[in-house]
Amino acid sequence: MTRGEIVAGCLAPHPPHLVYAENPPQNEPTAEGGWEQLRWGYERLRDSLSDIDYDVIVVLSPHWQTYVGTHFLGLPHFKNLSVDPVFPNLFRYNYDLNIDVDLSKQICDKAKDAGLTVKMMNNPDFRIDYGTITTGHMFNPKWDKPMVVISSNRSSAYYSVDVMQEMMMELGKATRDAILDSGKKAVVLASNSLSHRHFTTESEVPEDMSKEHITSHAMHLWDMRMIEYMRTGQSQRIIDEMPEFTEQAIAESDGGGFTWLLSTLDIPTYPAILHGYGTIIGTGNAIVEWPVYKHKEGEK
Ligand code: 2X7
Ligand code: FE2
Repeated sequence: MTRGEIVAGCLAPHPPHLVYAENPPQNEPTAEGGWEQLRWGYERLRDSLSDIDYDVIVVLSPHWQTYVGTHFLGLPHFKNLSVDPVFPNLFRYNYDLNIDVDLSKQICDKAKDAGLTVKMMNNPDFRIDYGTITTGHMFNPKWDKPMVVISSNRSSAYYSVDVMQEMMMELGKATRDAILDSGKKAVVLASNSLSHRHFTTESEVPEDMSKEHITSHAMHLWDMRMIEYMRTGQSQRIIDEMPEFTEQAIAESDGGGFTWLLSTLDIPTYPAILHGYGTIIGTGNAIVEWPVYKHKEGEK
């Protein structure tokens, strides 16, 4: 069998505001636009990958939170209504999602072999979190590719960011090995914001962009520092500074997705492409692509 490959990796944030502002038929609330900088960023990401062939999208969402190990969606099909618990006024999305169960099991088994606690999630009534749905929609609005969906083990909350990083480095390697063994071509997505301190009240018109800005200068500086490392291929520095970044910027990297992503990509030393940056209720969000397809992935 031919070797599988990871064709690209992306930071693909999931604030539900993005789906709300797009007004897709699956979402019940309607908006007058908003957050265009980020939505155009997602357009550029989709354009950038439009000629790249791949079979499956693998995503890790910090809003599917599991305290005992890492879980994987384990049934071929999920269809239901996903409501954001904090923003039910913005996100009530009717999803219809296909899972690549074979690859999910292969990743789960590799992770188990590496000593991680894992579980396949086989409850047909399980409600998919809005992080998975928003990233899934913004990355691939046609929903025409199967997905592997991985939970966020809350080891940073239970132990520390350092423990989280060790576990996510292992999960990233297991994910990568399973994809290479599967013969499939995959895109891997970390669904998370960067700095994550947000406003505590919502403006009367949520999409009123005159109210949108980063919560503080310190958050801005952290986001720019991380983006600069991504744009200049300094992934190891991101890993090294992850504990300070996660704690000081209250970053959503606490969910492990960012570390996992860099590990699946073997800690890339080539520059990532920044497709967009913007704030959503004060949080910092970057849409970033690591164009592995330009770097002969899978030939190692
Ligand atoms: O989940 C989120 C987020 N990460 C950032 C901003 C706003 C809402 O939801
Ligand atoms: Fe989030």
